[in-house]
Amino acid sequence: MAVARMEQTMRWFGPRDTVPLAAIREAGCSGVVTALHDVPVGEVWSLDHIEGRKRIVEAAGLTWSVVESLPVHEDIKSRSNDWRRWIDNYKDSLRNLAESGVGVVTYNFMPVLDWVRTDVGFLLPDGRKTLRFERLAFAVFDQFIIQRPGAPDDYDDQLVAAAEARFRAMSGRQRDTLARTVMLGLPGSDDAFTPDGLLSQIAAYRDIGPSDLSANLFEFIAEVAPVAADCGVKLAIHPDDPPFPVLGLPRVVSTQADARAILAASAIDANGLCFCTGSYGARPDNPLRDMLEEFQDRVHFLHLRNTKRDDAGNFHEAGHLEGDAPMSGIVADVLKIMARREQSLPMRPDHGLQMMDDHSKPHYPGYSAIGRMRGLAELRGLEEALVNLTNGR
Ligand code: DNO
Repeated sequence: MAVARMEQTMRWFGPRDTVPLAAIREAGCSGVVTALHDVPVGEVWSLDHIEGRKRIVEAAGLTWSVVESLPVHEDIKSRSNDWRRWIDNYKDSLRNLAESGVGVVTYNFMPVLDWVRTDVGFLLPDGRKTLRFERLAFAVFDQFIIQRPGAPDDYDDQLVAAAEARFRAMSGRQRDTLARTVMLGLPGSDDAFTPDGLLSQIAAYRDIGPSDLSANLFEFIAEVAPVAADCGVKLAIHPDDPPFPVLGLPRVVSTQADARAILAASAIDANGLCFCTGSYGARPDNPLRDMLEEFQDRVHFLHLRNTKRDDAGNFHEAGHLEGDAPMSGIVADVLKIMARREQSLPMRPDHGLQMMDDHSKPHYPGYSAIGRMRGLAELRGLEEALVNLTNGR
């Protein structure tokens, strides 16, 4: 059998995305990763709505390869209120997606927030701009901007003092920018959080520790994975980003041990991973290539991007071939996994850096056209070279 290549995709946020499907196709993708961002979290994705979206994608010569995300309602994560109803709805959405032939569904289990950064325009020496997470800035937001009760207990004295000094030195505009950055809405949505809304959602997790959240996740998986398996859908859980607790909220999809426990919670193949090298790679104790080796049968989707960490626990998103993740080895491992499984795995370059025209065009943070195209091109070149070398060419 010819060596399988990764299925190249990019995320598309739907008809309102400023990056059109035509650009995604010109960049070299055969598929898109998208979601019905207009459906409120928890509601069933109807067959009609899914089919309508699929037609738009296919009319552009692309396929809808992966759903990202079918979001999990907060009540499921906190096992409160209407959580049973939301689980039933989730199953219905999975069945409808299966009927339309969309076979991979990504989700996450981060309480309240999805991914978080403190700067979405961090300037690199060569002029590109990127996304960054800085612990100190985050502590400023937590303690002095939203003033979360109990926040100072989560930081050591030195960080508390440094955060206070930083906050005092910041202008009103800098404080606003930081607040807006951390409270950006969920990907694909324009609805940002408000400080009060955020604090009240956080309060719902007051009595939920990591082991409770894990139990809720395992119960969710036990409910939905068999349905997914029955209708031929693969679930791919996305890791926490950043992969550690924030705002006093537990996070349970951050480490190799977490991923192992999730896969063990239900041994069926439909219960799998979205292997995000950027999110897992933001922790120095996540050995990415070992993890790929260990979880190789259960990886259903790949987010290939890179992060550069520093000793203080901060990181920024680096170019796809630049940061701490050993991207050549990772792509080589993926090629071996695909050859062994006799299957092509969908991949997206995930985020891109802002460069060239990106600087002046509106886009969701991380999702500009040119930066992602550069990332995709680099990954594609890497893959092509590795395949050709294997074939002795
Ligand atoms: C950020 C993304 C995440 C991801 C979700 C998956 O750009 O990688 O928002 O889509 O966490 O559920």
